[in-house]
Amino acid sequence: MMKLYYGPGACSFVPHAALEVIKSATGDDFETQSVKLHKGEQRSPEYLALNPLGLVPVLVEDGKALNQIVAICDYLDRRYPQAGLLPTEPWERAQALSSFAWMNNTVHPTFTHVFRPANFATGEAAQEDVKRFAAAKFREHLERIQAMIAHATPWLLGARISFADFYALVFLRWGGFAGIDPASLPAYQAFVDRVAAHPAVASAMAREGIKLDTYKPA
Ligand SMILES: N[C@@H](CCC(=O)N[C@@H](CS)C(=O)NCC(=O)O)C(=O)O
Repeated sequence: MMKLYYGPGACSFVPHAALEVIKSATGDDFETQSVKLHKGEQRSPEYLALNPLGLVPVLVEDGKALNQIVAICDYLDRRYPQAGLLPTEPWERAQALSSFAWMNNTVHPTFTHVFRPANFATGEAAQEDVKRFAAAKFREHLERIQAMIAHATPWLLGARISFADFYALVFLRWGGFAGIDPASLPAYQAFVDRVAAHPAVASAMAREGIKLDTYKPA
């Protein structure tokens, strides 16, 4: 049985929700292990043996470990094509991966600058500047996702709920931590409410113990 190591509310939610979609489509169950990032569990010797990068997610199957969201999700799609997580027509699949890759290689690291400014600058003033600059950039990215949502059919990658929809949910939640009021992105907020109501997504959120209400007005 596959096992996913995830951090509650972290980017690992993307493969986590995908595993729930696979379970409902095929009946194949999976195991999970919560990794408490705020406690530094990702830097324990046992975890570093699975992923020397000290990051979630990690997918383990037959004693072998795989890291990187895009690689894990590509593997899940190829192993369970019947779950319909990515289009099969080559051009459509490439377009879907293009959106997904942008989320992973641009939007996600922008938030990492908000969350962990100490990884990108030394000194308090410089770190505050990194954080402020990255939070403004992150908002621009959320606006771009809101524009993508206007063309969703009805999900971001097409007819089936998939990786980009799960990432969109994660980013709007993170936006709340960066001081971005989801009500200021109404179409995005309505879309994420719809994603969260999907039974597979609701199961993954319940297991992680997360809700959408991360924004607290100052
Ligand atoms: N490029 C990696 C990024 C993974 C990543 O940034 N994981 C974060 C959580 S969203 C993490 O584990 N952070 C722990 C830390 O920074 O110590 C992927 O796609 O899997």
